[in-house]
Amino acid sequence: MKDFFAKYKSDESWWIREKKWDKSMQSSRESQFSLGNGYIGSRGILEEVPYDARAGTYIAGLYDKTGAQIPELVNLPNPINLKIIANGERLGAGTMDMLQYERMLDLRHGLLFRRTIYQNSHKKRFDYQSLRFVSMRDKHLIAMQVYITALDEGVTLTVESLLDLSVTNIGFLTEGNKKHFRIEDVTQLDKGEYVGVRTLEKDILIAYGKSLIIEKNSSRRFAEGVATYVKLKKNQAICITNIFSVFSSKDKNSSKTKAMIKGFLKKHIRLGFDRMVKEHIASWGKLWGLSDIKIKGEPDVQKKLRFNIYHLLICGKEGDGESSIGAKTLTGEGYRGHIFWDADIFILPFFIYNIPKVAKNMLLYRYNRLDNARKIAESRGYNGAMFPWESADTGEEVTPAWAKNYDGTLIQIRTHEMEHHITADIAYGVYQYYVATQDERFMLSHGFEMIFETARFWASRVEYNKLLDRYEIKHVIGPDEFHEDVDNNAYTNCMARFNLLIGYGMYQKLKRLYPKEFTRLSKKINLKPREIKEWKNIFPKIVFNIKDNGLIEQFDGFFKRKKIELRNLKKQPIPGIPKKVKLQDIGKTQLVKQADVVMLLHILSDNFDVKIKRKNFYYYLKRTLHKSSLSAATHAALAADINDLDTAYRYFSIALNMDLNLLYGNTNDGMHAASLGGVWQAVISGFAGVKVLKGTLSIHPRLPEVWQEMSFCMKWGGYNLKVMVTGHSVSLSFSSKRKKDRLRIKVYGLLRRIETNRLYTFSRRATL
Ligand code: IFM
Repeated sequence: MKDFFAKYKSDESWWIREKKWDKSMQSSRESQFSLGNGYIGSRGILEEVPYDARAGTYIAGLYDKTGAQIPELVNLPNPINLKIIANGERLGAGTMDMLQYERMLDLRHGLLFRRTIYQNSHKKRFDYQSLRFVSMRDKHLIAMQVYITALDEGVTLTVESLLDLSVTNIGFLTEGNKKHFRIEDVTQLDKGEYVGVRTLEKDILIAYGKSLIIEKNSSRRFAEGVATYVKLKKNQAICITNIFSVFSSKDKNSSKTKAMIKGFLKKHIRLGFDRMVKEHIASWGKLWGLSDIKIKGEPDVQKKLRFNIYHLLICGKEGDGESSIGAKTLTGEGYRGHIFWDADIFILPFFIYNIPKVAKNMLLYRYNRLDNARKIAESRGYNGAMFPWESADTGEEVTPAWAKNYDGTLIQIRTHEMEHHITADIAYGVYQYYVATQDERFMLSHGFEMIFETARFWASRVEYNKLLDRYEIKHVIGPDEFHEDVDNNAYTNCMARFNLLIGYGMYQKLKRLYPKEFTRLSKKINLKPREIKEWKNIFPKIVFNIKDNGLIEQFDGFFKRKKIELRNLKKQPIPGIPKKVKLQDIGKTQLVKQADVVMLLHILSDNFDVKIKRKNFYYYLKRTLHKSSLSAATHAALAADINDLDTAYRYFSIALNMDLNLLYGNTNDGMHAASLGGVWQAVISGFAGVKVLKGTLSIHPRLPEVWQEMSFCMKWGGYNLKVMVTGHSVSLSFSSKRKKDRLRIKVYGLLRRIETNRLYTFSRRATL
């Protein structure tokens, strides 16, 4: 049987395949096979939509709430909804037998393929082949094509493709299903249909255009009305092409939507499916050119790594900060689509070094909500800006009051009251972006202000202990959320210190280099030199509990909590909660939910020597349950940093397989965004040893033995640096039109100067 879509497929090494339809995997597969382009996310349901499929169509930044509930990413009408009836029987999983089945996500081309041989109750077979994509070329376009061939006898087909307006959000906890939109307008167009819906709370218009084209032999017609009837002879194929456009009134230039949609459909009908696919593939080609990591030695790891990167690429969006990336990207409704520190600490670095415009958009998202962060600070009695723990569209605090604990019981959530490190995490993100991109314009228009306002917050958040002449930060939750309401959490304190330190440094810089801007900004936010003096006073005196033996105490009194050490970690790297520990008592023990001190040593790497990193890594590893998906990749990165490659590889594998092998059991709610970014960090910052040490880019690879070679590009100071590492060498090159351009890079600990348009290879032996 002919493969109608063969010409669009890349080589097999880029394919994620599902070879059997397994109902129990349905909703997890829908997350894994999601398509997207940063603007739209579309879950990978079967086009025939089994009755219990979890269709999901989301627009980045489009949230709504009903009544007093918490805003959530709206699940919009589902365009992927094809109903094919063959001689009275419906094609679909559960309605016909599947004699053959394959679904394939082509990571390189961003295409989702399906091939199924259906058999009806009279043992008559139908070949079903489909291809669909969410265009990377045109953010408002979704398209799909389906070929159906009657294999055994002639048949009459009924083809229906209706926008499914019955879609709801699944609703967490006890809330139940929720519908967030009402239908406003359904209009038949010349060659398609227009459907407009509006969200209930904010009255945001989401406008769809849809064209359905049916081709048989050389005849072609546009479907009108609900159903189209087609007669097929034996071995004859019908081709169904669906073109959708999706716009919202939140988009720029969004007036006259209906006319715009008409024009959009017309243009794409004229363009044709083939051109649309090819343009989409070309756009994906550019993205991979910026972000691919090539690994020689482990094809399976290579593919899985690309799967993780693919999922980062489909949620990244350039723009003016209307949206950022939620904890489950645009692939599901977990955490209601809210934005956490996952975005600024875990995901942002991938975009900083690959597609800085997306990173900028993520930072602008925070900047645009600075006023609300100021209000939050004020309402709590602090100065400056305090960012919410969970954020949606407005930047107000949207953390729910309740959530499910690991045993299914409901627990009260206190993160929004106490998990304050997010404010420093955001400042850290701004600073990382600046160091890597040298984007002074961004800093002048947004970045300095963010850093100053967050530093200001910490200056008011710390408490001076006169007796001990030190500053303390009390009543917090660190990244380890098992321990609530603790004092002087090492991660929080160090990040606060970092925030104040860069606040101080950036203030001096702005004053020196941009006096005009300095005056403008100082006036705008009423920043006084005495405040800066105060910051300088505070940061060296913020408590940091480190013992003589180098052990960092996670918070005051942590060492006095009940000691429990986990065993058998090589065999069971993600241990279960020990039986003797009751869930409600876990905070009384030294058991840690996720990387906390380890997180600190990873992200402020150049502040700690390797001895301290080792000491703390092994100490906390024995106490960490990795109950959060953020933990494994961080452990991998730090383990590689301290040259424990076995442990690094073990935790890297967990993060790498997290969603592909459903290791955390909740991939059905969407992909684990932080882990996707963490995987990238484990590879680049961990194995390739790429770090920024006191402002200088440094490369000191420690590759797993089985990896013979790894190559990638990264953006640094506006240049595109090409890096190739092996077990014993680092090769570097970059090109620039200006022949005299040079870069200073530390390789294996030695400072090197490299010139443009030349290839340098530094060998490990020569420099050790
Ligand atoms: O941000 C995380 C947090 O650190 C642990 N719980 C889940 C959140 C969202 O991923």
